[in-house]
Amino acid sequence: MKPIVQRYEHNPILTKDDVPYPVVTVHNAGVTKWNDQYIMLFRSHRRNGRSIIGMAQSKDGFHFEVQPKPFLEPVQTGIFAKYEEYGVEDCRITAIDGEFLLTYSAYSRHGVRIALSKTKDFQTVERVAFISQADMRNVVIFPEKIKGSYVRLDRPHSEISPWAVWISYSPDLIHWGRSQAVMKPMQYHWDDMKIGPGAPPIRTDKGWLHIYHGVFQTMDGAVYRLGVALHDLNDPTKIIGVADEWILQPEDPWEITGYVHNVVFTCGAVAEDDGTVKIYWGGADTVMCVGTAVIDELVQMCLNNSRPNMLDVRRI
Ligand code: M1P
Repeated sequence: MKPIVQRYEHNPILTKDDVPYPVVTVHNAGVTKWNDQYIMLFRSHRRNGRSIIGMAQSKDGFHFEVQPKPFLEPVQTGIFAKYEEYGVEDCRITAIDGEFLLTYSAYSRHGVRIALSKTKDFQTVERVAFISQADMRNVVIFPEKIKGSYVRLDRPHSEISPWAVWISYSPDLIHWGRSQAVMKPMQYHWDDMKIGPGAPPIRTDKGWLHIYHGVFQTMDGAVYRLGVALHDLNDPTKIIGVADEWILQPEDPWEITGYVHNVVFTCGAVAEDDGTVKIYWGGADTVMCVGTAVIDELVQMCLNNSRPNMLDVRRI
């Protein structure tokens, strides 16, 4: 059977050996298209275990060249220094209003929270604000305002419930509210343990397509896979469907073994004019990979083989 996500035959597309400064991993990259180029903002661990974000560029979305210096590192002064002290991770890129919004996890002794930065040219970066308190990770901003508001999916950490996907709205990108849970893990399913937003949602005529990650705990540790959900175009709090089956799981050796084994984790996907989407994922928190899927097939998985919305089902 044809796989839903066709892996690029020359994966991995980026490794630490492609980076001209010392790092031990290259993974979890946000990716966007700008001026006929693919821009990738990838995470790397330094040899002290803390993360920074590097940048790579490509003409075809498969062959990337890394910039000589890191793109985003923890700053040394001000409020951002206080909360980025332990590193910056897992950047998502949203193109909106002629600029690029960068949301990433900022780690510090105070926990992990989400920072928002902006760029127009991928050369200068403006740090805007922290848009969550601790503990929050995996924030993706929709590429359009909906009914006048910016919209994001996010993933708070909870002690009393498996980690779920929430939605929040903002008039100005700084102040967020009207938050509610929209999607929960499904018990004894491939995403039983926790889920989190992956790539910024993609507009389709059937709804917003969201590629997310789900985690299952095994006797050998957690397994990270990717799945898809479809949100209503005008009211993304409404989930039209969540595909019952995952679309990608760790299978290649560099997805099964690495810094954290058995992980495929996405922060970025690029929709192409031919109806396909390039999905980028980190393999085992160590390398970057890419694969291609047909957008309509992903949408049909949400429409024709949806599982129940777990918000309506009591976990027993
Ligand atoms: O190691 C797998 C992933 O674990 C975390 O993801 P999540 O918070 O969704 O479980 C993050 O540290 C992520 O960067 C990492 O790839």
